[in-house]
Amino acid sequence: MTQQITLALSKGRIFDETLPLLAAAGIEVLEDPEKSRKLILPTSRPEVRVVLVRATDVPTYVQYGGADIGVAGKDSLIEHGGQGLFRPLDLGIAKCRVSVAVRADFDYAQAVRQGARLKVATKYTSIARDFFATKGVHVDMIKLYGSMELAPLTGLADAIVDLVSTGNTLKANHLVEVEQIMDISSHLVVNQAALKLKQAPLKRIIDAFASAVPQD
Ligand code: PRT
Ligand code: MG
Repeated sequence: MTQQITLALSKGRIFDETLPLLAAAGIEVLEDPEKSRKLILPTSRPEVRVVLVRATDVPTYVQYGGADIGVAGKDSLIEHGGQGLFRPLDLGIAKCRVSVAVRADFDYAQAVRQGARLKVATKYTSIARDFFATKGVHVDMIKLYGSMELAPLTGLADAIVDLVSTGNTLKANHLVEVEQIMDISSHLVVNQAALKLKQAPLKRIIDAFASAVPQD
């Protein structure tokens, strides 16, 4: 019996940058997610299908077996916590960093002196909490789900913790990057039970991805 493999991807940069790795595994996605409204896409291999989920939901789908395998940003993995996930491979794709940014006229150095309080708006509350705890800075955390850049501009927060790649979005909103917290790339994640039950087909995909990932 052929074992079905479900791969969870998010639309956009992760989907686009995973395509060459899939090609190396001999898997071609047969529909363009930007043109189709389908959430389940067939591939050139009848036993492999792709499910499209929000980037932050990929770890959850794989954890509970809604997908056997997936590609998720390290940011999403840290916020999720990683329970039930095997993380065999850093794919080196969708690279960016998590940074602290403030308004250009805000005195960040003064604001983070020991014992101070800082109002931080972010989607990445776990990463932000750990980072400021290590620095000994008390934070009032404001959870947001998008458009973090707006928070310092409207007085909602003193600082944001967000993903930065070119820095153009910060610049366009008169924000400056004051600290880099960590580098981010996307990782392959596998459901721990599936890894045992579907070992052979999953290992083929993991190995093919591993040989296609550029080594640095
Ligand atoms: O967009 P949506 O709300 O649906 O979800 P998402 O933002 O979680 O997903 P998506 O597809 O945008 O990002 C998926 C993953 O790509 C993230 O989890 C990261 O691991 C990775 N990635 C790499 C990025 C970026 N680069 C990036 N630049 N994710 C988001 N951005 C954002 C950044 O926050 C900024 O607002 O893109 C904007 C532009 O960045 P600059 O610095 O190039 O201007
Ligand atoms: Mg986005």
